[in-house]
Amino acid sequence: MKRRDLLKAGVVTGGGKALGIAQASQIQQWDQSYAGNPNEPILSPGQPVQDYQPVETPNGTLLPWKIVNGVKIYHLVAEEIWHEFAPGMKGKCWGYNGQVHGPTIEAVEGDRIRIYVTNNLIAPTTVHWHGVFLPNGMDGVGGLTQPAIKPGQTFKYEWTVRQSGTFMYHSHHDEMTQMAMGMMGMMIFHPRHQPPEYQVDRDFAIMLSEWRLDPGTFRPNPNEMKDFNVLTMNARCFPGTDPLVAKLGDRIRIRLGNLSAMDHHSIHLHGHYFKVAATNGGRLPVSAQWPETTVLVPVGSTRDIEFIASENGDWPLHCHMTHHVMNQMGHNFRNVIGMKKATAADQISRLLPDYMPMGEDGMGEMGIHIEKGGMPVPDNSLPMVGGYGPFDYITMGGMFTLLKVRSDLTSYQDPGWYQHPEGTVASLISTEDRAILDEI
Ligand SMILES: [Cu+2]
Repeated sequence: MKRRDLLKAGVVTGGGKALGIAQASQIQQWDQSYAGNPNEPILSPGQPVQDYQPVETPNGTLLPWKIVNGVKIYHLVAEEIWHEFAPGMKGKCWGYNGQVHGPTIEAVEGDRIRIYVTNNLIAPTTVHWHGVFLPNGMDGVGGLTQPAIKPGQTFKYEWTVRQSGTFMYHSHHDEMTQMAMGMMGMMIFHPRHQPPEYQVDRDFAIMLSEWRLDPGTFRPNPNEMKDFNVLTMNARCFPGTDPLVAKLGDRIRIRLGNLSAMDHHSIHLHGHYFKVAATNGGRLPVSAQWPETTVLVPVGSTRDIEFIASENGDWPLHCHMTHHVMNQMGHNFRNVIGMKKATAADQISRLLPDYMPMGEDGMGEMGIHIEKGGMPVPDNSLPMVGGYGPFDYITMGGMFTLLKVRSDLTSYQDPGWYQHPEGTVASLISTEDRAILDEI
């Protein structure tokens, strides 16, 4: 029975009178027709990488796997790791397999997968597979579906992948602490039968998260509830984020997941529009995909956006909440916009010895000042703004990266800054322009 027929019959929408077992089996049929057949044999060794475009995790890696007796075997090791958020700032975080966040897990719908989880932390933990269909006892909820994995123990999770899409994994034991320390990663299941619109040239995965790490300290503070000061894409903040590189005309998918503690993120792409093509619940039918330039990714959710790289250049991809594109030290300053700094700073610092002026024109000036060594900052801290660009200082940090589109790429390595064709850069006006301005 096709999904369409089921919809017509009303059983999926609840319009039919069938309930209980009958309805459950019909819904299962619907899942199968929508997502492929989970009873198909899994792919043989060496075959899987051929039939999908592997996902790329900027600043991250893919978790390797091996097939043993027809099962894809993975191994996650939870451990404490020194992690660099951006050049100049590190944290003592918790992650998996030597990195924060954990490596991206990739499989194909229909695969039988087994994930060994070894706990090398000082605390008990579990791993929850977020958005994934699996037997209840594999859900990874400490205390509810399994005992927590004690330090030194290894647990085994195993199920058959019955769906495709973008998912996540994260600690589900003492989540507030363990997720604030970095214990999460992306999980991608490719469809076995790929509709033409699924095919892309570049497939990226980006996990959005947030941290509280006070300047001069190195332990993320899990007790923070509101004032997060390190906003990250794949656990890096700009200028530490690797760019997404694409050829002009490439079809691109970006899978965004958000496991921040308390904030949603509105991710905006410059120079293009994209289609919101999938959520954590699977792909949207083509007719339901909508064009956008900004997509809100709620906490605990994923959104896949798809588009064609249609214009050469260095295009920002960033959270549009302005405090989410600031680095660590940009959040709690007193407002002195418009004040004459030279006299005011001296007067204020008599009252507040640790006072650092924000700059009478705003924060951009401060970033440059700090970069040039003009103002001391605590050890292990990031200036409030970004980093040097090809023209000037880029006054954005945090949850910010670049999509670099080029027509002349020979590899997907960072091609450097965009070389603009003559006459295509905003510039200071000429005397001719001045004359036009005077006339209008
Ligand atoms: Cu944000």
